Amino acid sequence: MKDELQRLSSVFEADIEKVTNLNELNDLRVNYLGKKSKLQEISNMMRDLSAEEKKECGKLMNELKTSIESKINSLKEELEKKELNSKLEKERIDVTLPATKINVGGVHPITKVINDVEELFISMGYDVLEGPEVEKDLYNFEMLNLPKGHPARDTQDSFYITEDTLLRKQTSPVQVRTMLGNKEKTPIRIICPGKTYRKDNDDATHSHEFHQIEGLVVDTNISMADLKGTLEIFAKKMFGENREIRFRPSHFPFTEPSIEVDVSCFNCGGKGCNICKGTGWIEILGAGMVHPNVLNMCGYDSDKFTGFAFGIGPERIAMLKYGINDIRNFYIDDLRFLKEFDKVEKVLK
Ligand code: 2NL
Repeated sequence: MKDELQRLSSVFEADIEKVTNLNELNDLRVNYLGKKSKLQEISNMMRDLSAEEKKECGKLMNELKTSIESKINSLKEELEKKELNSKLEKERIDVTLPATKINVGGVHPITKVINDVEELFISMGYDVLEGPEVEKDLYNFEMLNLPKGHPARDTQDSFYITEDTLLRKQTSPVQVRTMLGNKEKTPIRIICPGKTYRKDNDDATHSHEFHQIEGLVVDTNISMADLKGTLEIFAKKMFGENREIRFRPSHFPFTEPSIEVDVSCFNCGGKGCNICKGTGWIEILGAGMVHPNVLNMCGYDSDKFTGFAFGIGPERIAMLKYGINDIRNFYIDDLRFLKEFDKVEKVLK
């Protein structure tokens, strides 16, 4: 039996030499220490031995068992370490490799202007509201003091959907809806940005689709001075701190009085240059005091309430500010044009 143990020991030494991975090592463990192992077989045979022999063999067997266990355990540790290392080696990432380029889009110049204007007016306590692009002529015309038969309602100038619905020509229907919807007739301070449409033959300065940001303030004791102060802040924010504005009389059916607003030229500072065509002033928007008819039709008593309104054309602002000379550039989606505005943050002084 001693010989058996001796032989088993040397066969084990030879077998463990051949083990190259954890799976094989596990097989080896089952073979040598499991229930049906050689060692178990020898241990079973020991039952027939004398007490003296049993003691001697038992000791040798335990020694062999402990030695096999410890050899298997230390090889296990070694193999585990090796497998982990090879896994780490395989999964290594070269952080110095150039990254895959991700194309990041930019903000469209019109969106940029709208965002800037929204930010400014939000900072002055205005709400930003949007509304439908397909409108009732009731909201687009009638309520804005443009009764049936008014020349501005000429069907040649608008995209009619049905007899009384059309693609809106301004965003003012949003303001009309807001005034009508405000049942408590509390003061209003809003700007309404969005797409607008008119039948135009597109050229460098005309587009059948364009944008508008209209503003409306309705409260008691609102005066032209409030309008001027507000638009001055707007002009300085968009065209530079040193700008001044001036009002010229104009006419819109929905405001009385109506004005055109000019900003002192951001290129020459007012001396006169090719951008302001020698006048020192550039027209930037139209505005006025809300016509009493509009207030009354929208449920605000014009004896009690006054208000101002203005309409900004983001295309015009962007063309002036970024020196764009053809409005069609905004709509033809030429990436070479749009790319120019990827990171544009133009500061005018
Ligand atoms: C322009 C400039 C303007 C308004 C828009 C407006 C809206 C309401 C009441 C009164 Cl609800 N006015 N909007 C006022 C003045 C000018 O836009 O050049 N428009 C043709």
